[in-house]
Amino acid sequence: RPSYGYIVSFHDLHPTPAAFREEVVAGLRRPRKAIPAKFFYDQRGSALFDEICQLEEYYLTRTETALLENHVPEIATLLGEDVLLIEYGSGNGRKTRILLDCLPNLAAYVPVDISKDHLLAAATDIAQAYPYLRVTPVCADYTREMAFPDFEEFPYRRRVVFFPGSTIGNFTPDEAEDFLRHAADVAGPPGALLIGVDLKKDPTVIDAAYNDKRGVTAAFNLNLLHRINTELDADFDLRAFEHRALYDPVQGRVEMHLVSTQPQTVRIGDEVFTFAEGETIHTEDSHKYDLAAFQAMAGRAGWTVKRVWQDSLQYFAVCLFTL
Ligand code: AVI
Repeated sequence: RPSYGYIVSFHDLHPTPAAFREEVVAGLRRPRKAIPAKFFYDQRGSALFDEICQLEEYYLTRTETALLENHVPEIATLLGEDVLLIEYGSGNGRKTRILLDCLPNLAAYVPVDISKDHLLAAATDIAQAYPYLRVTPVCADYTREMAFPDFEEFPYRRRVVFFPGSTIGNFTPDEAEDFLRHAADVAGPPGALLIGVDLKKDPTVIDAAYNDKRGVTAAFNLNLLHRINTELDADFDLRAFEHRALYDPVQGRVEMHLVSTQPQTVRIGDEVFTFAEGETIHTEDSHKYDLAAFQAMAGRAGWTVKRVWQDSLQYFAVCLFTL
């Protein structure tokens, strides 16, 4: 059995700075200003998100982690041997390790993330901790059409897509269904999808998770403007914007905004944008699902429910789907 201990291959499909600029400018030109949530995750944004995951109020991470820990033997049995494990939005890889510790004879681990430095650091850690594992990261914006590498150079029996964290909730329901279809294409029969989804619940619990007392979520939201300032030569005044997150139980989603606290103009390169007092930039939606509706959506995308694990409060679900 070969021993690696390093990243075996790296596929860099990272979006260019020009693509970042184009999407930000287009979003701020809209009548209701918006910037896609995927741009939160520069090095500092990824670190702040890791901090959010440890907050008392942010029940998502600890609930999902406990579900994975409690049920990993069963998950491992259902997935079987020689799996090519593809993880989207892999972040720091902490949940991955729960699977890696239990999946027998994994063929390879393919973390896919938009945040290049964070991805390479996490992939290197995993490669060192699991020296017999082929680790082949892919840096890509998976919210866009992407040609997934075929990985035909080594044998495997089935592809399993792992999409934890309820990151699916950051897509609109239409985008989420498209993503599930994309995942079905990437996995192909006899593939599987192991996905975490945050469920509808008492609005006060959800509101607290996105308005933590220490202000980490506010810093995460505002970091987007800091990132635009440094990477796109802009002059956002971070003291003139504030964090707002509110759960709408009818739509079933948290809407996150940056609110302009005064009338102001902001320059990005040589383009100027005007803000009225109280005007917002919509930075994220975080959809909460009804489990039956989520399963129906996965069904439309070609997936069959194999097994669902839920915590006792029914805050969160980890679903295993097959093709
Ligand atoms: C990554 N994603 C699932 C997080 C969420 O809960 O929607 C991002 C986040 N936004 C604010 N807090 C955490």
